Amino acid sequence: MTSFTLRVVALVTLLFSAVSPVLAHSQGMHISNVYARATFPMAATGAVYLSLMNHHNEAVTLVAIEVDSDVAQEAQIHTTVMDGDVMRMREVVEGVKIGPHGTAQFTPGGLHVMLMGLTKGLNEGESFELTLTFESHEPVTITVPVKKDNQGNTHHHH
Ligand SMILES: [Cu+2]
Repeated sequence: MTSFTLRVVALVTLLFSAVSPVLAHSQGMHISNVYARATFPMAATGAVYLSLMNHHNEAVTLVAIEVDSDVAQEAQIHTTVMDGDVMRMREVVEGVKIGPHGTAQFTPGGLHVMLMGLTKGLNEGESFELTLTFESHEPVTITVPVKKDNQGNTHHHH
C-alpha cells in the first residue's frame, strides 16, 4: 500500500514535470517593442513594428494578422525588398518562420505589419489590438500603441 502510494506520488510528480513545459510552451511567444507609426488623418495605410521572440524548441510560423474593421480593412505581413535603387514592399504570403528560440524583427525598412484601408488614420496616443495567428500555435492578441516615429533617417535629406 505504502509502496503503491509512493508510486502514485512519483507518477503524479512525473506527470506534472512533463506537463509544465507544455504549458510554458503554449505561452512561449514573446512580443515586445510594439508600436504603430502615427499617420496623417486621411492616410489609407499604416505600419506596425514589433519584435517576435519564439521560446519554443520548435520553429513557429506567423501566418496571418487580424485587425478590427473599426481600425482597418485588412492587416498584411510585408517585407521590404530592393528593386534596383527603389525600395518596394511585398506581401509575405508564405508567413514568417521563426526558428527555435529565434526572433523576427519587424522594423522600419524591413518586415512590418501593413494596415490596409485605415478607417480614420492612426493618431498618436491611441492604441488598438492586433491578433497574430500562427501555424500549430494558438493566436496571440497584442495592444499596439500609436507613436510618432522620430527615429527615421529618411526625413533628414535636404
Ligand atoms: Cu508595407
